[in-house]
Amino acid sequence: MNTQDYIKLEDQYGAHNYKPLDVVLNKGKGCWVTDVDGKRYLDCLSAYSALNQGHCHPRIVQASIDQAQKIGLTSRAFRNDKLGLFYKKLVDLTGYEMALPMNSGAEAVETAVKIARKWAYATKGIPKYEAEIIVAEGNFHGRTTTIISFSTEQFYKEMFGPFTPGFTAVPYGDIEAVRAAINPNTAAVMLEPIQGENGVVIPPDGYLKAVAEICKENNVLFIADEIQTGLCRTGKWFASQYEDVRSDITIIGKALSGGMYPVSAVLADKPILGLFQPGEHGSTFGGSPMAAAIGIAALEVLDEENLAERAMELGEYFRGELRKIDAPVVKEVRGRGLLIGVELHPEAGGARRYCEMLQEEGILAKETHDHVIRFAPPLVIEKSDLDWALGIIADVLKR
Ligand code: IF1
Repeated sequence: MNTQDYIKLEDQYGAHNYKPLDVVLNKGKGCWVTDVDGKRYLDCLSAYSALNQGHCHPRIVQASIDQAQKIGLTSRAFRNDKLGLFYKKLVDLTGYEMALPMNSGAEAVETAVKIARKWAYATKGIPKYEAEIIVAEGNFHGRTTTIISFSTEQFYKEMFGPFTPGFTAVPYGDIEAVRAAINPNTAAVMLEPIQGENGVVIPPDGYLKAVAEICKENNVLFIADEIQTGLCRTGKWFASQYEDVRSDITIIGKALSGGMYPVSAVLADKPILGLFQPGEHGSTFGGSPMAAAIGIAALEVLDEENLAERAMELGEYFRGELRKIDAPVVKEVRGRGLLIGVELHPEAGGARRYCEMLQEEGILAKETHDHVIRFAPPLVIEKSDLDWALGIIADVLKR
């Protein structure tokens, strides 16, 4: 079978909820992937930051194999010998008192919404079912019916109502808008520290800190969705740390498994996460021995290979070099660590075209919104690979 055969097969039998680039991958190692025709590409997407540790990191692969040969799934009806160790690793590395494991990012967001609501009724004393959660315009938190209910992107929700009530959206980056939206029924404010899907949007300096303070003053929980920004991607364990913010609830996913399995988690202290009673929440696969063993290995790699520092250093270098490219189509280069957006002027005719040209030259990147090329390579990338990519990016942007 060749590339076209694989594409035809997918298109014939699969739902068409994606329109991927026409590249069919079958191998990955570090920051390099190979397609079915044997062509090599530098991966500058990292599965939307799920591959911070790189493709098929040997330690994570080994942990997967070892665990698969022992026991894969127990369900949470019984205990397993890996979950406690996974909790301990999470708590030691993040400084939260407790963790709750789920699978996808969206499930972890749903979990955070549920626990924030329970906290609102059980602890804060908001009248039952009147709790409100403030979110930001331009947010992306996942695809479930509740989560799309508070999306402000019509395309993600238009045909999928009725919607879950209890959410208010305010402009991202506007401190006073958050203050004005808070009322006695406000349970939480939930934000992405950098809006990834919205085009790598970095809020104004001081925004996260101010929002966290407003939350504290008003007895409102601050929830950080660090699913894309967390786990070293932006040069720190969490992007909230750029403003010394420790959110009341932190949501992580993606790189928590290094891409080998879906693993997500909600992190918080006991007065919040301790509110769940047995039976109130759960998941068949969440916290399985597979998930826990892989999660432990993924966290060890991030920690022991100092991937936060690496992302910080290489990110600064990469952004600096990107800014030196003298191409009239480029409007702005922005980002933190190795989460980088190159915004093009509208006259450039859209970022997708440039991503297709990059693909031709052996670099896989994905546009976000119409005019932003996102560069988010695995954090294990070598400087020499970045230099190779920079030459091609410069060439493509100047076309
Ligand atoms: C897709 C975007 C990225 C996320 C944040 C929760 C989730 C995500 C901040 C949900 C997921 C993904 C999902 C993926 C595309 C992608 C994405 F372009 F859509 F926005 F990364 F930039 N919070 N983001 O970024 O996590 O349930 O998917 O595990 O194809 O939908 P999930």
